[in-house]
Amino acid sequence: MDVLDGRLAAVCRATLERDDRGSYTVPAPLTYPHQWNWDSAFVALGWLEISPERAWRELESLLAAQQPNGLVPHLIYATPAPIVELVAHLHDVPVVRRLVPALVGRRYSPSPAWWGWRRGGDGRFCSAITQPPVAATATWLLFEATGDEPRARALLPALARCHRFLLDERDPLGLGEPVLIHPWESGRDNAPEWDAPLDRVRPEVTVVPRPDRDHVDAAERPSDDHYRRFLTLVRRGTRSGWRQRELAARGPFRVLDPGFSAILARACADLSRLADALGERRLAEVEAARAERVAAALAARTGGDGLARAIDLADDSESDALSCGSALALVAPSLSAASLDALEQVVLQGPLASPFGVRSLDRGDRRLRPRCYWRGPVWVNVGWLCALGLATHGRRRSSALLIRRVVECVRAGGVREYYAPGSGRGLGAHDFAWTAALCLRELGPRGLCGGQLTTAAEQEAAA
Ligand code: 2M8
Repeated sequence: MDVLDGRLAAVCRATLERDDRGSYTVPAPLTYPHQWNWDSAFVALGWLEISPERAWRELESLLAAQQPNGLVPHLIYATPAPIVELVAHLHDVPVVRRLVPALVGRRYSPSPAWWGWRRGGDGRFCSAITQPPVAATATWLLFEATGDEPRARALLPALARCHRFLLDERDPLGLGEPVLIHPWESGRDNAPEWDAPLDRVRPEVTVVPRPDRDHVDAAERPSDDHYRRFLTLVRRGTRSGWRQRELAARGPFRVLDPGFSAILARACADLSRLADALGERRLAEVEAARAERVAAALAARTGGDGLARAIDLADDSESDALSCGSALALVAPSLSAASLDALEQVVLQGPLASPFGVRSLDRGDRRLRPRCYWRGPVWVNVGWLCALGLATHGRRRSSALLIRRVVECVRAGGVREYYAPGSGRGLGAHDFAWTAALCLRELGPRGLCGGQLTTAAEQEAAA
């Protein structure tokens, strides 16, 4: 590692340490002061570079919040246990009700009240929806690096329950892919694919608290109209008791997301490998079958151009948007040669290519807003997942090229939430944990380029 990369690694470490809350890491202290699902999975990979013990704890705390039906919440609120107990029992008392936002919301909206004071397996307040299941892949990578059998074994049942939930309760029609019931579940909240399905959701919420805009320019965040509909879906879900199978079969928002499905397929394949390594043959078979089922369903609806797009299940229409949701198909454990070629082209030279990683939306799309969240900027986690997929499918040079671009955006724009695809300018929240974590991993020997982030040609040019 050269001196500049050494400095960048130190900045990334310091960011993780600043965002550390002991057993979990907040994505960004000011904008996201709680624990998020896929954030924790990425962040665990950064902690691995600092402290394997801390890395395992990140995943353990995430899975401890699992619900009895297997759902791992997308968001788990940071609330000290005594306050949780107080509020859980007295939330109808007016004075507690008034104090609650300050006590448990911590300047984030929606507060736990919106989810009906739902609590996770470990008692913390949490949401009632999920997020892309990266946890099994992170667990496999932790196990591969540390060989810690007891800690890996302890996570197997929760991971398997999570995958079963997604392929059972969330697949009432047997499509082979989980149905997402809220845009937040995709992790790509305001992606244009969700515009049409969200248009059908008549907003019932008129006043939307927006503490997110206290620290980030409004132009870089979702619109109020998006928030009205996001919160309406939450209110309706809570009112109807969050019956997951029912919501997936007949709920107001139902979509298939190729990104989520591909991540799940890979998670099942990784859990199968892990179970196999731990001598759990039966689980290894079950998870391998799940991986095949999801990958096959995704492959079956891949278009002639080799790309899969989002589906709105209300009318079975396919989105016309080409977004990083399609690019994430690269992480699926199996892909046809035609799809692999098409995806490689799209992310490295085509409509999603950027000198700083993978664009969240086709550069030619009429809905493109290069600074606005999931409608244009590049995100480090997406670039990293695509590079991981390319490496898995044997496209090592392309994977290395993409990783160099991803690290370049952190060099150019700082440890931010997302970046302008043309300039690499940092956008959104500061001190963003998954950016720090994945950059730290890629700067080190476990990275997809083995830490060799400069090419021979670049070294010559610099000399
Ligand atoms: C963003 O989503 C949350 C809602 O879950 C928000 O905007 O408040 C998304 O980028 C999501 O992918 C991410 O996990 C979360 C925390 O970083 O923020």
